[in-house]
Amino acid sequence: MIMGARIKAKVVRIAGGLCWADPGDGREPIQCLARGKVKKRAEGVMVGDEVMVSLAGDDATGVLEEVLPRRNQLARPAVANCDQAVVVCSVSQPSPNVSLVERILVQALYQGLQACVVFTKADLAPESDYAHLVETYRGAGFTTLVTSARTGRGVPEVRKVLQGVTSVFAGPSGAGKSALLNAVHPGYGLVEGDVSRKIGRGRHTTREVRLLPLDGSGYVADTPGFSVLDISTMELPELAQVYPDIRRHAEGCRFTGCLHQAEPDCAVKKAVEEGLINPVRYEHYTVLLDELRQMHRDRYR
Ligand SMILES: Nc1nc2c(ncn2[C@@H]2O[C@H](COP(=O)(O)OP(=O)(O)OP(=O)(O)O)[C@@H](O)[C@H]2O)c(=O)[nH]1
Ligand SMILES: [Mg+2]
Ligand SMILES: [Zn+2]
Repeated sequence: MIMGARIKAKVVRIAGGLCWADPGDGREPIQCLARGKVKKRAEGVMVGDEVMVSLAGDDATGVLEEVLPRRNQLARPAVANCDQAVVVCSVSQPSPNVSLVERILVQALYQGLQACVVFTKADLAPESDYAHLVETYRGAGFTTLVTSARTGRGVPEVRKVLQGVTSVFAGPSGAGKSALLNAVHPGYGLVEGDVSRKIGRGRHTTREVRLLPLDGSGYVADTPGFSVLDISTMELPELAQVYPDIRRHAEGCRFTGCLHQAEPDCAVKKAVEEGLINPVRYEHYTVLLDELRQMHRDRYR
């Protein structure tokens, strides 16, 4: 490689003031120091960023010269340019956090990502405990998988969903994100933590976002777990837009811009009553709508 050659690469890891950028040609990621002007950017550098790197003579190190424009970015987990969010939720230990699943879905869809839902730890609970959850998300139109890193159930399906795209795993600590990725690709060797018996939560074992190359093509990001997620300040009507199951029925509403809450002749409310929209989904929609309304109120006060 010629000294000083500029190549395009993808940031796969950031730690200790350095970042690692994958040239995508099978070579190891290049360890980079960012140029001063890149460091001063308000938007910073994120895992998932496409960047221009000028190589040092040794091919293993370089200088991050420029961050190319982002297609999208999630604040939590902090990652850019993903195609798909994989919402990870354990059926037990810790027990499912449906509110968090909803929030992650809303954020991901709002950023223009595809989304699917993966239930983990199927070996820890009888099917009857979580069948309603699978039904809710499958019914809403999301690819929904049931998996176990322990028994290998659903792992080939996860591989298939990841193939050829860039995905980000998102969900609470202890849900089994790292364990499932280890099952998908044992070579990753990701550290797994236990779940505290006393508080029933994970121990925040994964500390940084890392983008891992898949066999074939594509990447998947393992990320630190979290349980609190504020929805971004989208406009109220935009929320209904990121609920595919609600959007589908909204055409029949009397008012354009109907928020499907207190308005008369609302086709969405009718669809809920008729069992065409899952009431759990609608309930979460209204909770998030109220939250958004409150956020707007606070902002303009
Ligand atoms: N029985 C069972 N345990 C699992 C399964 N998947 C993960 N676990 C266990 O759950 C615990 C948490 O798994 P992790 O993979 O570390 O969870 P995580 O989502 O990566 O958590 P953070 O990195 O903290 O966000 C570990 O003790 C795993 O062994 C599973 O399918 N079945
Ligand atoms: Mg982890
Ligand atoms: Zn309506």
